[in-house]
Amino acid sequence: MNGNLQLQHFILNEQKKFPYAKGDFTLLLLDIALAGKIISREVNKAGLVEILGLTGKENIQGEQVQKLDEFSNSTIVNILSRNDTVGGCASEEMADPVYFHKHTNAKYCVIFDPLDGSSNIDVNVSIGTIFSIYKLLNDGECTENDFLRKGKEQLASGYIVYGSSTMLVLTTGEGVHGFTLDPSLGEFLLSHPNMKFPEPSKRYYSVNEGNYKYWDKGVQRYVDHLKNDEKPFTLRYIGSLVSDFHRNLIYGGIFFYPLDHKNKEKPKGKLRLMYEANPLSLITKNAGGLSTDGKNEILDIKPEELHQRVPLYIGTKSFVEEAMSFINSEEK
Ligand code: AHM
Ligand code: MG
Repeated sequence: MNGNLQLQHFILNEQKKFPYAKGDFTLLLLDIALAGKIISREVNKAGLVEILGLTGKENIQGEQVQKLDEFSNSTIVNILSRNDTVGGCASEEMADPVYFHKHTNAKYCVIFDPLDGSSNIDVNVSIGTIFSIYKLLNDGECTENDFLRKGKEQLASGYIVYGSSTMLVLTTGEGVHGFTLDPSLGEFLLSHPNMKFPEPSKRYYSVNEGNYKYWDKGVQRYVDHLKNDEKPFTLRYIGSLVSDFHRNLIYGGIFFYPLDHKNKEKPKGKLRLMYEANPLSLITKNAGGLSTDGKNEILDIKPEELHQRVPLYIGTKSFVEEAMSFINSEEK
């Protein structure tokens, strides 16, 4: 395990790149890692809690059993609220941001999806937490404008995948690094330094193909091509973005959730720009991959609202480029 470098040692070294950070950036990332450990513990005993909770939605201590996504959200908000360098946070689970007005030393705000992969939460399939960190526009005050920023302004982003092991994957601007939680130590240890989308690589595609009839012709033609190519791609779809993304980062592949016409008046993508697409796109960029909404690079999109949805094509650069050549071709 690469000399068992612990997350805190790694981040302390990384922090030297940020002239304004005096230990607080390290503490913030460690706070997020702590939330990840707490959520990981809860995810791992979820089945048991469910059994204990069946009798009256109370656990053995007589406490209310919270749903895992609510638990994850409140865990992260509580931990951030104790960190006086955080001015506020926004979550996929909350309609509006939470502002920590007492934090007059605030420098950062955090945007997160506390537990992504909602359809897999109750069935013991890998799920994850996704996060972005931005530097506040003005130290000491956090407003909605701090959140409504392009993805390329992110200072750092990452995800924690709760799988057969728990892993934290992080970028602080350069390079992407993976840390595996050693449950016996309760520590994240560097296990995957300098992660890159491999090229050449496996030819995986990840998409909910059940939506085929709702897609534009170009997307349908692209998926037909993936299956009918001389060397067809292999379909791998878990239905948890973090897990599908993580597999493709390690083996190579493309994940996409296109715009669809399920709602005829309002065709749209499903995934959220701020909570899902942006953080994974920063990782993708720093791992040599590419992400777009079909027209523009995700990191260049100026958000209009916090819960904005986007079509998403993300993964190995050459695969995403090929997808764009089909989607944007003239043929209707
Ligand atoms: P969620 O934020 O409610 O969990 O929704 C996002 C999830 C992603 O993890 C996953 O890629 C996608 O929704 C799956 O959607 P579908 O079930 O339509 O295939
Ligand atoms: Mg989500």
